Amino acid sequence: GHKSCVLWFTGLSGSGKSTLATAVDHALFQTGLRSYVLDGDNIRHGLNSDLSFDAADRKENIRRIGEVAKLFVDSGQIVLSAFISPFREDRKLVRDMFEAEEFIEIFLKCPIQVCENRDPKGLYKKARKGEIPEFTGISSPYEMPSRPEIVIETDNMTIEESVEKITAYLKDKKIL
Ligand code: GGZ
Repeated sequence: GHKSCVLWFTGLSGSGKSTLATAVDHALFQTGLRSYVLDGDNIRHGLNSDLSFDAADRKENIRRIGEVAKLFVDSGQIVLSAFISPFREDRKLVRDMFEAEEFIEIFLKCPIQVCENRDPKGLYKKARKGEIPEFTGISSPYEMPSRPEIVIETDNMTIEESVEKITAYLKDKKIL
């Protein structure tokens, strides 16, 4: 039997959070498990469409996502959340909503230069020109996790290798 849990992805814009969360979601589906990805597309554009990117609103963004994640965990699912979640204190608040073994922080470690070169939406370019205020990594801080459960160096690993590392961790912890 599996245990429901939160896979909390954190990292810069362009570090690959949504891509990897979606790939893990598919891998879990193959094993017959119920899981769900929370990301900007379904949260920032819906429930949290009233929130900006200043520190107070990012905090509220992460708090609400934590509450939603809790509902999924209570319903027995594995929830994958893919938000920058740049502030250590905000991630800690969410972590404290769960049992220790239920919250798995996954740090997508990728140099900002690499994220900036990828720039799939042209946001870094705009941020450099000063067109996006408080852009994470440029004009707003990203606080690296000090003790994440899993670190993925997305510039050195394929998506398949990254999925394998995460599912191996879940098997080791008897979640899968
Ligand atoms: C960072 C921003 C900003 C600012 C808009 N700073 O690469 P994306 O586009 O698709 O992902 C980023 C997303 C970040 O939203 P989160 O909810 O994950 O952020 S947080 O956890 O800090 O609340 C980016 C886009 O929104 N975006 N403005 N100023 N990213």
